[in-house]
Amino acid sequence: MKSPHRRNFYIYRYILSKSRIKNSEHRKMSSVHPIPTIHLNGSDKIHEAKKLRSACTNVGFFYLESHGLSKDRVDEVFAASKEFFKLPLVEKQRISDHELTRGYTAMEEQTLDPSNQTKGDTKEGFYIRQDIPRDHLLYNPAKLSGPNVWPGECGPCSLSDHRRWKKTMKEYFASCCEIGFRLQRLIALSLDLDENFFDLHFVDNPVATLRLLHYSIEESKPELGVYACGAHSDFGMLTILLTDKNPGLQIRTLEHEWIPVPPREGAFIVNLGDLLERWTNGLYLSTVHRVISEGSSERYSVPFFYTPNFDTVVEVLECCIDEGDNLPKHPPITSGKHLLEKLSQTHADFNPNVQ
Ligand SMILES: O=C(O)CCC(=O)C(=O)O
Repeated sequence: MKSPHRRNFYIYRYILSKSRIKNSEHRKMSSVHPIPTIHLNGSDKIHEAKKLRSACTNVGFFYLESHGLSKDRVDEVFAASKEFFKLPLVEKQRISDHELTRGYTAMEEQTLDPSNQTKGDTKEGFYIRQDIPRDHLLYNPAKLSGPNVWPGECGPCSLSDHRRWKKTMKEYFASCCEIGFRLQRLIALSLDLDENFFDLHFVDNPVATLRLLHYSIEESKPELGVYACGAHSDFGMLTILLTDKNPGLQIRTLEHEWIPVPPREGAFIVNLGDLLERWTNGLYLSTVHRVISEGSSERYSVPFFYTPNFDTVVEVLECCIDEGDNLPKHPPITSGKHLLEKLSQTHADFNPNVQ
């Protein structure tokens, strides 16, 4: 157990790191064309890794193209998501497990920025994680490891074809895991590490999470503390986001300005999470972002959160410590502990299994 004194030291360093431009590699994000593009199947991997390093140190967000996922698959996921959220509320509420964080979460159930919000995010969601049966060796509710809940398997359900719905989501989940795995390898290369460096943290039982989101039409009013999605940084290693055509996503620059991340057809929006920022000692940015609704349309998005194994200890990488003033800004933490803390802070209905 760390002494309070030691903990304060880390908190102090963290605040310091957030309040200044953190590393000589960090540069000002331009508001003209700030979001770079990375090609997952680019012919020159080393070239893409260099571009990726620049994206990770300057922005923490990028568009991902040539990822291999067809438009038809993407359309199918959005159609299925829309059909689900149109179900009657009582039906949706039956399909949820607040201990394993699976299935439905209601409108305003999550508050991602409690200190600035007067009510919860104006969105509802549906969580899908690794499907671990109750009789499996890896089943462990304290580590969020267990079965998913599916429409049609929790009582009557009026989806047109709930088996097809499940198949669509399982296939999309598997595609995201594959893309996430390839991306983490490109990230290792971008840090001049062996391409397989992070593999062991993702082969066992990574905390991979797909979340369907539906934003209501309610207009965001930041001056009144009303947000479609409150400002936050993501909890894991990286997030692979699909959005529909509606704008709303914004990122906060190092100078604390909000700039939009417009949707781009055929591309994912990828951002880095807290654990990668911790691994890299702040070199790679876990950029704060939010969603603002103009009040003119509903919005659908599908983030996929790629997080290392629950027991992975995330500790500053040696390659990210230099001989100057760059001491570790955070103590080591397990991936699972960080995730559980964040889920508890942001979800009203989360009911963690405390062993
Ligand atoms: O819906 C979006 O565009 C972003 C969602 C998001 O940031 C999140 O759920 O963490």
